[in-house]
Amino acid sequence: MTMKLILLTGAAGGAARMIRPLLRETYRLRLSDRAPVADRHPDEEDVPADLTDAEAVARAVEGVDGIVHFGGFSVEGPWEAILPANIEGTYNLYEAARQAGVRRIVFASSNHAVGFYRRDQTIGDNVTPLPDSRYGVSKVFGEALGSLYGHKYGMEILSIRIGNVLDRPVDARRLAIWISPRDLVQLIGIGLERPGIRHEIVYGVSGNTRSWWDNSNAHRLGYRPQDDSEVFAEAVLAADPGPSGDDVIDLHQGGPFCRLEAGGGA
Ligand code: 15L
Repeated sequence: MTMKLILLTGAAGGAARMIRPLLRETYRLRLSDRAPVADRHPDEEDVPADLTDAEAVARAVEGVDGIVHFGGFSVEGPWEAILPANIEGTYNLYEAARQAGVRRIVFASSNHAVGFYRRDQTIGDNVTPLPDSRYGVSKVFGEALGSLYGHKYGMEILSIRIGNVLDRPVDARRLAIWISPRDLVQLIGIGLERPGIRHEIVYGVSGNTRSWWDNSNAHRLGYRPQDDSEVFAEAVLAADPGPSGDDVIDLHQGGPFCRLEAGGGA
């Protein structure tokens, strides 16, 4: 059986680079970023596109079986950056997919769509969004687009509120929200393959003992995480600088994003 061709936007970014080798085991990949991807594997296609350029985005989606949308601005930033990359760009991508008849999209949403929930709360996929940043607002917008295109146009869309994807968790906050690359790839596979989805929201988190999220919707869809940040907890906590002393940062799930202005990520 021939492998499905999947468009991966934001392909030069850190998260995409971690998951590309794993995705290549199951899919042919068409990479897309603003510039050609420097470390392209010989089996990967590359169709550069600025997400604000609707014609370029239309060329990138042409002929693919599904889309994994990691493109856009990935931390807090000025509205002048978030608006084109994450609002206009995500709209262009959904619209290009609809027009090209591409029915499957996996959207890299973020924990920052709900970052103003407190850490002593356990939240599920159906809570009211509480974005902690302009960036978080743009992720709520992307989820709303997923809902619209799923329900109105019959597309099949999974929005994954990703915590933090890395080989290992890097601080105390990330012990709650960390996801391993292989667990994220498992969720992406569910988004690309599972029949009967209109629009679903799940948390992109490993099976962490310290998780703040009720991920039963992901489990219902078949997710069986293989990793738990707890194996790193002792080392992470020994190296952690401790609370910042600012309750806005320390008590909320979004951490520094709850305070950040246009200056960047964490
Ligand atoms: C995100 O959404 C960012 O893309 C990532 O760089 C991390 O900052 C992550 O959130 C986080 O909350 O740790």
